[in-house]
Amino acid sequence: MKYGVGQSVPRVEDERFLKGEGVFSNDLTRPGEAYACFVRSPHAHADIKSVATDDALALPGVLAVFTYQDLAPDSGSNLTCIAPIENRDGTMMAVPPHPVLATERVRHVGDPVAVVIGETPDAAADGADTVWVDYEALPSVTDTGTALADGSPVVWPQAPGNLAFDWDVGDAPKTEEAFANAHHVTRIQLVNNRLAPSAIEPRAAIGEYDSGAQKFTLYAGCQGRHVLRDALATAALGVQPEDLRVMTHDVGGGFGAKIFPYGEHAVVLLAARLLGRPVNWTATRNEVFLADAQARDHVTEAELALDQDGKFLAMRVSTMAGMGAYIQLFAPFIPTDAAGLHGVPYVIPAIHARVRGVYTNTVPVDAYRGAGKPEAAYVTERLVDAAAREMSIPPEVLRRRNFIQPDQMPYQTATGVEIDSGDFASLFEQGLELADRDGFAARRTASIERGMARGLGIGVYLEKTFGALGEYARMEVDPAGQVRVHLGTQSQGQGHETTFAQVVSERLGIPFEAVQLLYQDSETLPGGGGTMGSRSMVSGGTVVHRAADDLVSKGKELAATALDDQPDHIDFTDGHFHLRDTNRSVSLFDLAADPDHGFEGEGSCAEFPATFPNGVHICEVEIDPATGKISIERFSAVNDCGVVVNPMIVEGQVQGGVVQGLGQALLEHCVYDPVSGQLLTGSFMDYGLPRADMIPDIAVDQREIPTVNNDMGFKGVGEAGATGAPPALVNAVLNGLADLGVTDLDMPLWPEKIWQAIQAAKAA
Ligand code: MCN
Repeated sequence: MKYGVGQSVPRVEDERFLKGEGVFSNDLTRPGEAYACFVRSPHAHADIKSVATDDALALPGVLAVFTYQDLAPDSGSNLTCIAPIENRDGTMMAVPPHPVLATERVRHVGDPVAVVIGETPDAAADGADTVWVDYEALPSVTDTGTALADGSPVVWPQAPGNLAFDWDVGDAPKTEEAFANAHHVTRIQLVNNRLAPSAIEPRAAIGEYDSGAQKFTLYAGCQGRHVLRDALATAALGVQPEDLRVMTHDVGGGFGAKIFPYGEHAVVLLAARLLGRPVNWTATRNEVFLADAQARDHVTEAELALDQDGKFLAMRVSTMAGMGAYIQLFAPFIPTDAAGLHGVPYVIPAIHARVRGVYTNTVPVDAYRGAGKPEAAYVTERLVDAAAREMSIPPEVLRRRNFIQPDQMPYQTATGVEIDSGDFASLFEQGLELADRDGFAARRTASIERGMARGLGIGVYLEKTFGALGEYARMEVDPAGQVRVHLGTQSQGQGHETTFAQVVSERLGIPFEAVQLLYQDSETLPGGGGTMGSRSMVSGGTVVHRAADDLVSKGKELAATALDDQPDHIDFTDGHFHLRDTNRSVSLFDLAADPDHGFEGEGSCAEFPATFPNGVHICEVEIDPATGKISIERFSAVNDCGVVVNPMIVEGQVQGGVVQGLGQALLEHCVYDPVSGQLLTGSFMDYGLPRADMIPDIAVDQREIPTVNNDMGFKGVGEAGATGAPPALVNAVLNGLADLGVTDLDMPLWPEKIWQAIQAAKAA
């Protein structure tokens, strides 16, 4: 089949993007629209004494100023968390309210307090500048590592000591015993730095209200229109999900942050209802830093117990996970679900991991590419390298001694995760070969001769794709020769229009060009889980197959009528229904031409068994000891995402993810001022993103080990790069600096930090 599964089909969406014909949120306008600008808190923590709006309302072009009291329906208007968790003691965590505009108190810099609606964006902005909010500043806390300490300012009275939840997984007594009997114990402490997701396209939204139908419509680039609809409808708008339509077009990157409902979404809708006009808002880049969910922010202590041969006996982890000032949609799920993935893909008989959620006066934290898995892989791989160094065992040898083996599949980890497939040991050797591990010694010698340090680092990972949300697909056959596929997932750059067309083309035996993927409108399907957790190909592929099965079975009935025979005498191949043992057939498209009947197939699934993408990333760096500057010389990645639909797209996904992971390891960090609570890295002048000249060619290879957890054998791939790259880079730098006496560094590895560490080691 031309352009079926397994082929590197060029991305069909790229022509539109390259010609500037994409339709992003800010390209959309609605007739009669007005514009919103938010008044945001300049304080990290403060009581709101009063909000004076008269000056703003007197300005030309200002139509209205709304606070929470003006907008909120009787039922209130809040953002929800759909993943609250139970504490270790069996009580439920308290989830404080998250009003769409702050009411009596602000809890982070950027917390929205009011919205100004203007005839133009400038009028709204001028109005926002003249809304006078009288604040009484309160002491704030912005550091996750110290927020639980006695005497820290308290963010929420209902969470004494800033503890959002206290959760654990695994067997504490068994782990304790294994540590007591261990030959060697390695202990590390590390920080997983807080990140600001940085999509090219900032968030934007238009709210509209049809007073006749009493129905809202939200136009917003997002990662899943049904997720947004369901999260906003009752909690934030006080309506049923069917009374909110969400439209989304092209999306210029999401990386997690565009999954969530935000106050701005609810505010433009509620303001549109009050004003009787659509209300349009586009975030400035500064607002992206202050209002989009941030990521990671873990402070962790981890220990590994080993026997005299370097076999892993037990692992113990304790993490403080920053939640920010409010609990986001999935926030508690991110560090806890992934805590079950500590220690993979190694055999570790006893594991205990504790996670404490921590409130601070900072922007809320939620899922970001990898969503907990990069954090868990980073802990594991830093620990393994530290143990290797302490026991004088080469890091690759230590890993080889501990991999879960293929004949142990399905393998249940000590935290209860059941892994269905994978050949970690042989994939590892493939990775070492791709990285030319054998040639490293000579390259290192050459670097040292030039006065440079050189290191090679390994980042092994195993992820778990997200299976919790349901998915729907509907296929319509257009007699003009097209199959339109409505799907509940939503591309933000992953190339779904191409890859799903490949899957449908192969399944139905119709030309690739005959398939059109549609995901703009929440009303075309009852629901959908959106794009997150590397779930789209696994979940979307499953329901697309089911819809195709439904289409074929309905088609057999119709073909039987058309061919005067019985459905069970009809076979379906190559887009045609054939009457068995005859040369008579009718095509899918001809059947659909009958005006007496429509021709559709539907597929749905409530949840999906997880799949376990895995791989090894290997990074080689040269470090200038005189300046602390790192140069990434080589990067290779071998990944197993099961059956590959489009090798070129998979390679691009891995490369993009690797660059994001290297960004975290090298540069990115949200820095809050410890006294004022200001976000000091609130623009790209201060928040460092990786740049093209820092990244070498990234060599990517695949290992196709099909999962048995779905019919197609697909595992996910979208988050692989961001998971493998950080430990590979940090382990490479520590490997390179070992001779200089540096054994510990926290991300991001800014040159100054490296230089300081070298000087401190020299002085010691
Ligand atoms: N694919 C494939 N074969 C497989 C698995 C996947 O060809 N065995 C293809 C898919 O068809 C899809 C792409 O690879 O085109 C990624 O698929 P998948 O792993 O299912 O992940 P999702 O499509 O669900 O994407 C989500 C994932 C996440 S969680 C983030 S965050 C992320 C990412 O993907 N954000 C991105 N990649 C991104 N890429 C871009 N350009 N922009 C983002 O915001």
